[in-house]
Amino acid sequence: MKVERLDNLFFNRIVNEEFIKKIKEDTIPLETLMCYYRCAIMEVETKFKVLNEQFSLRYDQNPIETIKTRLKSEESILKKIKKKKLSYSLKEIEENIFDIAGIRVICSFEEDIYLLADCLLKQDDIKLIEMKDYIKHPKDNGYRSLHLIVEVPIFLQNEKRIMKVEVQLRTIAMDFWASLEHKLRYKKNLSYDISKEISEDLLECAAISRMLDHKMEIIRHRISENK
Ligand code: 0O2
Repeated sequence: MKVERLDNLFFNRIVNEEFIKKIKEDTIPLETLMCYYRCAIMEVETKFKVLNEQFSLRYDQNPIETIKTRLKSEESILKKIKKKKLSYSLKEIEENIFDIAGIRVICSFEEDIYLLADCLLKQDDIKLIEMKDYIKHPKDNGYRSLHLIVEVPIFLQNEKRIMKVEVQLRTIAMDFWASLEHKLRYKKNLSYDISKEISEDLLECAAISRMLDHKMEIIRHRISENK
């Protein structure tokens, strides 16, 4: 009975009108911000689709196999806020979390990755904020991809807004490795020895996928030289 009263007291204190107002004030801008990120994804996705079309006309080949997009979930944003020790404010989120809008471009060949990245970065409405080249410098576990953080403008009814988007460019082989490694990484309860062995195996698979990319590129060059 006493506990119930305390609960009620606590509930009434917390869930008062002011609290509800605060929740509403925070939720609407977050929804709006997420909508801006969705728009930014559309802008960058269109840029890659346009490049793919142009290359298919000009060189009779599509450098892009697939484009995947994703908006970071609120749960993942909260985890990142905690990891980066940020305060929960939209300003902090926008200024410190750069991968809320994510676009993954899966290419056929490694050289196409650099070609596409170059074409994107040459566009006068795109600003490069950060580049991580895990292709030239793979991570210790074997992970390879080219990561770009770019700023892109979105044009709204009465304003222009600059939004950040994370672009990951990979070959099919890099994506195959990363997707499986991501799934396997979350398998828990492995002993130290097994986990070490698995890491070594994954590193070996990464080396094979790298070799596969290079071999495919050599085949591509041989074919184009003999055309
Ligand atoms: P999700 O769900 O894929 O978005 P930061 O983003 O700055 O806090 P970090 O590690 O400096 O963290 O960023 P980095 O190196 O640019 O990598 C971020 C993203 O790259 C990850 O996103 C993965 O998508 C991918 N990635 C990086 N390293 C690996 C790896 O070893 N294996 C796999 N499979 N993917 C990797 P998130 O945030 O993990 O999640």
